[in-house]
Amino acid sequence: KLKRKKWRQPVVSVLELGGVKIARDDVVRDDPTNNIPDTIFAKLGMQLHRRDRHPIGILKNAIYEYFDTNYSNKFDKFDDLCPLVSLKQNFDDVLVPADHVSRSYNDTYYADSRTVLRCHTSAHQAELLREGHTHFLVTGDVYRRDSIDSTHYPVFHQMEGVRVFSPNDWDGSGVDGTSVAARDLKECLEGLARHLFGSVEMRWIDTYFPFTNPSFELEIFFQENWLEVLGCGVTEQEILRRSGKENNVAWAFGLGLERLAMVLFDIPDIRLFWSSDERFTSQFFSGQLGVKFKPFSKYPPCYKDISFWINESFTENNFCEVVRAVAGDLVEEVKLIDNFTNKKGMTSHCYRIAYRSMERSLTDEEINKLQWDVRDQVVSKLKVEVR
Ligand code: FA5
Ligand code: MG
Repeated sequence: KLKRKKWRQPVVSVLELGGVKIARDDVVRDDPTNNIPDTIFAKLGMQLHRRDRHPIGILKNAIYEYFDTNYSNKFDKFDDLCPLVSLKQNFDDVLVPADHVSRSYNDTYYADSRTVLRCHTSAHQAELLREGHTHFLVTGDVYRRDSIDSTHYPVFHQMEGVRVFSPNDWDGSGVDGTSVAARDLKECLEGLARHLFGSVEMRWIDTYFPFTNPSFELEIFFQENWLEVLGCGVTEQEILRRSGKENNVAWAFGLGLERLAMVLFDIPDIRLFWSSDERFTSQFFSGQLGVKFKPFSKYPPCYKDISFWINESFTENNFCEVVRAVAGDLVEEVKLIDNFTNKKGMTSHCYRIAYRSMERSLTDEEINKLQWDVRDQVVSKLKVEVR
């Protein structure tokens, strides 16, 4: 069959991020210890959170304003720390166990065996505590291999918040430091939600993080579903002990900025944040939170199914990565719609891929070509047997 030449985004070869020079060849390499595709490298340095007229930047500024007006002691702010971090920063420093799934090549983008694209802004907690900061906000782009749908994207933005308490914050109150911090944390985040949204339906869920205990998630009701917008909790004592603060207590949170911005501006699909279409970008203004996004005419989705016998190394994230590499932002959702194992023990998966552009109508020809390319790539890259 004819091999068509692939159109590639032009990418610069050296970037400077947070004072660190990054060469493309250090981030994208044909090497088993590297799993970062060009499409991800192309997102480095985009810094949506530092653009005052982009929904992510507008939201960041509104959160800054909440903290500045509610705390006499101003939070230190960081928004240009380099996203390329060590395994130690991303995992060890926040007590992520050696066998935790988030460390796998399936979940995280590795530049080499010791360096990753941070998968959360928590990667900077420990070093900032060690440097002596006691209340701070860290905003940045984070990277994850993940499923594909309207609320998940392999690059998104988080804001980390940390606040350290000293014994005189709870001494004599009759309540222990952990309870004081947990109560303050929930009040702070509920206040933030009211500052941003006025009234919304929200609920707290108990959860687990290696770096906090107790741990919570906040969900907001959006587009007929509960949407998880942040994780938080009372910082594990071991993290404070290692930064010379064994007598203190702290809380920490990690906000998903796209998720909050989707609720705030009524943005229906996470891919839109990356759009340079003027019909998107011209709708937002520096400092304006009240704007509701008006979708430009909605183009129809087109669904294509693909079925194959999986092998032992198959993972859904690997499949999604192949689909993204072929279709980029033209893929809206990838969903497992059938899964069975035959008498010989072979397992078949059927995925339904939704193709839709946010900006224009796609032709049948274009979609068929994408689907054929996905079939080719799935066979050559994942070694599965298409049915
Ligand atoms: C974390 O990343 C923790 N580091 C948060 C945290 C910080 C907890 C400090 C405790 C203390 P989680 O993986 O749940 O947690 O992600 C946090 C938020 O990021 C989620 O609530 C969600 O809003 C957002 N998020 C996660 N994955 C994606 C994705 N693929 N696309 C867009 N947003 C995402
Ligand atoms: Mg979560």
